[in-house]
Amino acid sequence: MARLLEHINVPGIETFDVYRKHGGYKSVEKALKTMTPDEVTEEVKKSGLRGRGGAGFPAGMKWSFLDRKSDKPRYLVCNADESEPGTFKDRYLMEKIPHVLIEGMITSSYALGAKTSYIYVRGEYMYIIRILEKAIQEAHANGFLGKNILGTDYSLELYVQPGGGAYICGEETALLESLEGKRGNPRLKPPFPAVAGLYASPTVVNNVETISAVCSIVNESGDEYAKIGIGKSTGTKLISASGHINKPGVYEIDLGLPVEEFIYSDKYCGGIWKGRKLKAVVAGGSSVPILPADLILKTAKGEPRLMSYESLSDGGFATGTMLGSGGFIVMDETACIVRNLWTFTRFYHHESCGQCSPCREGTGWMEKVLHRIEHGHGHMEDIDLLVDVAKKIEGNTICPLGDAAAWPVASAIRHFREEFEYHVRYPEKVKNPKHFELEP
Ligand code: L3W
Ligand code: SF4
Repeated sequence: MARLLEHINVPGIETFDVYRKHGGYKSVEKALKTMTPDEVTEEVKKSGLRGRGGAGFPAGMKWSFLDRKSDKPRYLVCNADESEPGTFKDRYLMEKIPHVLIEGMITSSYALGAKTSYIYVRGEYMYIIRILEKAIQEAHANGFLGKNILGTDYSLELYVQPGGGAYICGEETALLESLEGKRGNPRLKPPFPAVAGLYASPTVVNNVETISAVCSIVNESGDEYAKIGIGKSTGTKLISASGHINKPGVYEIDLGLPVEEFIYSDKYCGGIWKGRKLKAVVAGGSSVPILPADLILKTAKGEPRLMSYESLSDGGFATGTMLGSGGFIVMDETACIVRNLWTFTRFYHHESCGQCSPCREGTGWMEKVLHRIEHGHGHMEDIDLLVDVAKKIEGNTICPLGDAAAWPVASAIRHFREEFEYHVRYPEKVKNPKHFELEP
């Protein structure tokens, strides 16, 4: 059942008054007036909520790592630097129901003991920044932000910060550097932000969707929330569905939904467009392994693949992938895997911050090699060279961008090697720009 998008079609839901009429800001009232900060954290722990930005780290556990003994101020920072290719669910949520994020920020900041919190929004989402600023003004005017919220002794100021215009600023420590006014270079971890984050103070960085989910958790209890979903994948998840499907868009699913139902049911993607066959899916934004049709619908054990953290990664990267950010990119039988991969790799090369040699150089080499294979100038040895470079990047970099660039390359060659060989064998055919058909 929809939690985040329940009132998405209510006219005026982006305004404070309409949002409030539909139950908005109840979690703030409940938390501030009837619960201690630790009790709110306990509910989030019980809910089993996992980080919705990509890593799926348990949110309650992250909150409990926050150094509460430190005499420095504590911060909550919302990561709204949504830049993962194929991912547009945070933008949708902030545009349509901005107050759910503001409400989640207030309730979560209270739980963490933060008196100042930030929403770091992707710089290109300028119109979203204006929407959030208006929502913050409305919350202020109605006593939900500022000094002594709702007459309690809790006070909070909330600021929106435009992002630095680089994908890497979505990596949590690069985001903190950028928020401090510096170049967005990732930091080495540990220390994790929970111990030394913004201005070296204890900081929780959570994704937009994670923070917004806290409203339902506090309203209905962590135990109730944990009843939705399957196993350790509790709750609902926003999925950005794109590519060769009949109904691209943002869907809120109960975790555990079969992938087949998600792709083919009219309630969600509505099947593959133009009556074509499914070829491959990138399930969690471009940073995760790509899977061919048979493996995205069923696991290697022959069980139906589910939209959950565990099922999508079943079998590891040999036969599985990751839920990641929920950027679900569907490719039909006409898609060229080599061209797609070259596009992804070009992106990572462009976005690498350059601190680590394996990432800085490796993404560049992979891009060059993929460019020549795609354009009919490749050699057979290039295919194993790509695998070798990807292996040398994986696990050898400061931040996950290196892995994110390596995994799609390794998985595409594992599952679609014959397509790479075809490109090398028949250069004249692939030189024809129509050998792929990505556009309608
Ligand atoms: C305290 C410990 N905190 C872990 C915290 C850590 C972070 C969270 C997860 O990468 C992934 C990446 C992309 N004490 C802790 C601790 N933490 N151990 O838990 O940490 P980590 O390192 O597993 O992941 P990450 O750095 O958050 C994110 C993938 O997401 N991805 C990217 C999506 C990008 C977007 C976007 O643009 N919005 O969604 C997609 O799949 O590849 O693997 O907070 O501090 N001992
Ligand atoms: Fe920068 Fe890439 Fe190293 Fe991340 S992995 S710190 S993006 S060079």
